[in-house]
Amino acid sequence: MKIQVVKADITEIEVDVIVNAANSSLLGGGGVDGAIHRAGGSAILDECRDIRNRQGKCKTGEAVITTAGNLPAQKVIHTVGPVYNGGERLEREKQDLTNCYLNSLKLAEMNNFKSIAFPNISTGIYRFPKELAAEIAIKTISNYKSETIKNVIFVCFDDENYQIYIARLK
Ligand code: AR6
Repeated sequence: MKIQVVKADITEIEVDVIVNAANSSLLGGGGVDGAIHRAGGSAILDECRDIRNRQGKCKTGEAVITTAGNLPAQKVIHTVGPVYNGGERLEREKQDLTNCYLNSLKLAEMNNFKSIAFPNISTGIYRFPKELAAEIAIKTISNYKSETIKNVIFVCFDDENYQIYIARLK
């Protein structure tokens, strides 16, 4: 599996599937979630609503897949990152973030996708420390053995995350 880092808007990335840092309602929000729904159009929200009606809310660490609407990607995987609190909750929160990456990779594999792009899940509105989040993301992806996925792209939006990823992956 080839791992790349770019500084970009994930809505513009041409891969089989992009990952969204959603919330458990699956009904949209700010940050990268807002950008994906804005650029992808209402077809994404329609499918998110259908999923909600079928299974209820999406739990932290879990992932679901929808159309990508007008985006260049074929599909969007929506995963719900942990809200960072730290302290005695830290171990649970680290496991939840690991699960976001793992469950997204599993869904991509089940759909036979070759390329996947991830945002820096939980490092915006959910306040997860960026260094720790990068360590978890890179470790989880690097340890994942996949038959189908050939390319993983970390799409950093803010400069701080970009510098962290470049330093860790050089
Ligand atoms: N492309 C790529 N990355 C982006 C983009 C973009 N267009 N916009 C922001 N980022 P956040 P979270 C980066 O806050 O912390 C939403 O309201 C951003 O720089 O989007 O997981 C959801 O509905 C940061 O590094 O997601 C949830 O309620 C990263 O994306 C909540 O925010 C994640 O920041 C989820 O919070």
